[in-house]
Amino acid sequence: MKLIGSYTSPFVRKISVMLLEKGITFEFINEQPYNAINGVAHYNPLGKVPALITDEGEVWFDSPIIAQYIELLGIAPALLPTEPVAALKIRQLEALADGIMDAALFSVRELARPVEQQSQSELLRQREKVSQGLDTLERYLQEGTLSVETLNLATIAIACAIGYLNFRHVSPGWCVNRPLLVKLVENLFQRESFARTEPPKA
Ligand SMILES: N[C@@H](CCC(=O)N[C@@H](CS)C(=O)NCC(=O)O)C(=O)O
Repeated sequence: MKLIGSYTSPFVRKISVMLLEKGITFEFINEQPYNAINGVAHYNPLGKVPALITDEGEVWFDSPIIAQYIELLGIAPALLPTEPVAALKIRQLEALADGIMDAALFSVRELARPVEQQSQSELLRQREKVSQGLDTLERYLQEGTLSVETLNLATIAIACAIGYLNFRHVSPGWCVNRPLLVKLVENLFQRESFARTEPPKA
């Protein structure tokens, strides 16, 4: 199996963590989707990472579809419940975490533009999405919809989203008044799968 990705993408990290947790061996093909010349569109017409190529040469994108494919392989540990509606609820939490990644990524891209071209109102809108998404996740943890001890697709995606906020210094105060999210990421960041997929420092 080959994973097309970059070491800084939280979406790619989500898939790498899943593969590592399940002990599935894979080759990592490092591609930079934002470089003028890159090979990503060869696998995903949208030019985005991650993309997964199976040993049979089948190509899967984007990350929720890849996650579903990996889960369909039936390799332990299961990262989704078998009951379909319960699984859909976890997928919805994954979508929420992915949305936080999208908003954070948008902010990072916007801030990389010349200052005079940056839209402060758009930056504010995206920051609101991050903040509301995190508040909702904290509430789910309080209500018991999610647990800080659980390893599943939702908690993996949440930890990857927060790892990206930390890495790019987006919403640096995210941990204030969100003690359960802090606990959740403390637990997950101790795992080997997260240690091995930490984004590069420089
Ligand atoms: N919804 C996609 C989002 C993937 C995504 O936005 N990846 C970024 C890297 S973090 C990318 O490849 N961007 C390239 C581009 O937008 O051209 C997924 O879940 O796979």
